[in-house]
Amino acid sequence: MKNTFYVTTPIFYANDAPHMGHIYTTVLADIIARYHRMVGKETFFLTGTDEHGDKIIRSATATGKGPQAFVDANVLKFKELFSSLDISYDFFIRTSDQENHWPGAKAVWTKLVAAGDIYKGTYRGLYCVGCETFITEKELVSGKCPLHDTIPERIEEENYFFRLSKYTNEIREKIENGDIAIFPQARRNETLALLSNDPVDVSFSRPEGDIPWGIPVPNDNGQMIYVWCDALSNYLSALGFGRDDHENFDKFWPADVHVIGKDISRFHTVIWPAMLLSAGIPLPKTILIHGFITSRGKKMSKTIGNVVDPNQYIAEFGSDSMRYYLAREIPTTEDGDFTYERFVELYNANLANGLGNLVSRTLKMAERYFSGSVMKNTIGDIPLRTKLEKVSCVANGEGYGIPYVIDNMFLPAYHKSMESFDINGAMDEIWKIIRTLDGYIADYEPFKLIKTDKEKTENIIWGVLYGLYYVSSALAPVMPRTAGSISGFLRASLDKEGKPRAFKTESPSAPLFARK
Ligand code: ME8
Repeated sequence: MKNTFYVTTPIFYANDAPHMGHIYTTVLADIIARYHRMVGKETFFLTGTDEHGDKIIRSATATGKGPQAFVDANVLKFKELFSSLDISYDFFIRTSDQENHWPGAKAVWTKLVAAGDIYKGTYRGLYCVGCETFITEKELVSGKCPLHDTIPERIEEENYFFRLSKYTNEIREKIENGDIAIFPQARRNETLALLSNDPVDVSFSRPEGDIPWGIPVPNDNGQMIYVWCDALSNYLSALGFGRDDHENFDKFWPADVHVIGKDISRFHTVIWPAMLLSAGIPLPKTILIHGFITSRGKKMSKTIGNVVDPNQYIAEFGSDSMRYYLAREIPTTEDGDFTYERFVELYNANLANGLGNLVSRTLKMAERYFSGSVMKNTIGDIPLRTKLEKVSCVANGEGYGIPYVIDNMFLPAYHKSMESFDINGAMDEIWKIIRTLDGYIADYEPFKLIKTDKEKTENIIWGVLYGLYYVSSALAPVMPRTAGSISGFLRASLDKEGKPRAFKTESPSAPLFARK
């Protein structure tokens, strides 16, 4: 079995500071990356910025800066925000990086030429700068691009075209036979429909005179490689494709999953596979397409005035709470709403009152009754395990079969969800355990039992601590700080199989999540 894992985000336009949508994708990809590292896979997590094209030049010009200085300043904002959200990327690719990106982008171009799939032609039609893409009359709504609500520009220019039409049947077959998995199913069907509409060849370069900021076409300095051809190659260039140091490419390609938003589905499910087929490079295994974050039911936009500033939430609630909200509340593959009210509601119910309260009262009991030193004793059978089995948190019979770092008898449904990129589902599994542990305390009332039966009480507290140990392990990909804090409070010593044998707990000086 391949023991490496390669996950990517789109590369984001560096024409502004990052917003909630960028963070959403990146947090999802980070959870996936952290999960696969946790289960022992050598993981490469790539993110980065898309820095060429019309949109960037125009924004740079508007601020009076040169394009390089302009993107440099925005890239810093991305990196700062990613760092405050604990995004554990292994590499940050920038398309203006002539050393790391350009050789790969040019090598892809050269391969497309060698396959006979690049030819010169004249493009007459419409261009949406917001999308950095050519758009047809059919796609317009009231004469405007439906995504950007702007009137596209009419252009006529000589371009190089990519023979996309040559590959559409092959891509359809690969999707149908599962060589490329597209999640969710509805997006897969959408792609298949798109492919049967006979896609036309696409323009793959723009005249240098119009777009002077980009990668020159090899052997033709009068043309610049089109932003999307440039951008998509980042997934290869970041691994060293086209350079001498291509060990990462040899090790990690094909990508296990490209995480993207629904706005750029066609580029990733049709154009990107066609480019790879033409270049003779294996196809990515999965494309995970998520929906849009909305605010009060509307797409976030500066003009509507419903844009959410992630920094404000991180400052007020902490980065883990933000990660929690995105992972739990936004349906992974559909649109989801982001509002302050809902954020506070969920924070109080599930973090402050749910997880935080369970951790703090269990630790208090451990400290008060047992001076923090809790071990399982042989007295009495306290049926926590049966309780967990009932809510399918523990596998019946055999283990889950994969050598997980965390107890493989625990959380089979959690692993299943994580492996199929159902982050919401995985979170539900963790909260099932939290609720079960809460119920266990409510049923056995250790705070009363301690007066009559200390040994039985110890087994109950031991059971909750044991459950919390696995909760913290399972939470680690989503809420790395919280997971670290909980395991620091539990101070478990492990047996030879890596399962908790005893706890020597320490109480937190402040609540994990202060109520708001
Ligand atoms: O399209 N909700 O860059 P981009 C959720 N450079 N996700 C959102 C979102 C929202 N409201 N808005 C944006 C580009 N996103 C190209 C990509 S890849 C080879 C080149 C996220 O800055 C989502 O992942 O417009 C979407 O696909 C991406 O940001 C678009 O980012």
